[in-house]
Amino acid sequence: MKIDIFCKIIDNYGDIGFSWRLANDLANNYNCIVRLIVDNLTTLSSINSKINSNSKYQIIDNIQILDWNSDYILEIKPAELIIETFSCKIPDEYIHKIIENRSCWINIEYLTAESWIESCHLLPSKISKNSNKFFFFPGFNDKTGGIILEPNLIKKRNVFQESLSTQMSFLKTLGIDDNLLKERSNKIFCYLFCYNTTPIEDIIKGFIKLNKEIVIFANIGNPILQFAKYYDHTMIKIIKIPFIDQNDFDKLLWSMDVNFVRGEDSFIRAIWSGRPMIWNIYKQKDNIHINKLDYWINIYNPPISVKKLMYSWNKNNSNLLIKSIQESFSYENWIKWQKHAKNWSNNLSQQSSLSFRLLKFCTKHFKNAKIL
Ligand code: TRH
Repeated sequence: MKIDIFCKIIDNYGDIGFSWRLANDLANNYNCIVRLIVDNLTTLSSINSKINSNSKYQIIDNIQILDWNSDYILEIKPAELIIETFSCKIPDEYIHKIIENRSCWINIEYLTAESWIESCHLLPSKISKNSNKFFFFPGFNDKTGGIILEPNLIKKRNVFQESLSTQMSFLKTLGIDDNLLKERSNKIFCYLFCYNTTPIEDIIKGFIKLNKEIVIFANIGNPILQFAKYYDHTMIKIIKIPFIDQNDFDKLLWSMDVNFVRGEDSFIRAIWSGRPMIWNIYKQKDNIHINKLDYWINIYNPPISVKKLMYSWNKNNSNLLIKSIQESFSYENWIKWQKHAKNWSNNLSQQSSLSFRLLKFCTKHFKNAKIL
């Protein structure tokens, strides 16, 4: 199937992170011919270093990449399936061609665990007499659009996690010192990717109280790095790592004992890692993100101390954060949390993936319209 994916980058890496991952999955696991039309190639180049940010047209990893800002996109014939990500507003000239071409047009919304999406998933909105745009809601159950899960990802994860030497070789490619990797099994490796609004210093204070050897890995630019020199003692180490390509991002999460992640895509990938994780949800107006967080925590249902940790991290509650770190990493809770993370990930992976559901819907749509 030929597919055009439109992506506008609002902020951070989430919009392109999702679009690139989807493009990759459809092109490389489902044999689709994928064009990604994106308005900010520089941000795309942060998650894939092969991208040339000055090129109007390039093919990388089997995906055709078009610069939204060039006239080029107005000259091309629309694909069979048009994916608009997060209501990014496809140009009018292109919309006329979509209608003429009778393409299947789908807008993919942000992921949420809220139950209202079940009744809205795949609802059409009339565009012209004979054409509709459909709303596709990613989610955590069969009544929604699901989540991207590449075929064999869980198998690959398991193989990677079974081999300590493979993990060590990978971490070395990030410039991590051999001395730090020594006696890996006595240390807790923690990856941290969060927003500036979290009580960052308190997490260090909480970890110090644990009296365990903890190594925190954070990408260049993460605000925790400013504390590295103050907290460089035998038990806590804060290590700067580069921003890495999305293709390697899973391996980073798979190598850790616990992942603090944010937004949408890194959050999902931390779930697939099968390791304990804490989500820093993207802040929205009027605190509606807290409602979303409630829904998610409700379905994830981790040990109670982890719930407290997740809330205090997102609600900037220092005292509760420090206390819930003590509780979550106590021997008993830590074992429970590890089991929970693995089981939840494995159970969720039994569902069909977002790409599969998308293509299934689109094929059915064409059959009904007698186009295929
Ligand atoms: O960057 P994010 O915070 O993205 C967002 C955006 O703010 C978006 O507008 C908002 O709506 C959304 O969150 C909910 O977090 P996210 O979604 O985890 O995206 C990060 C992407 O960057 C993800 O695809 C992983 C990738 N990445 C790398 O490839 N290498 C890295 O080193 C890091 C840290 C991330």
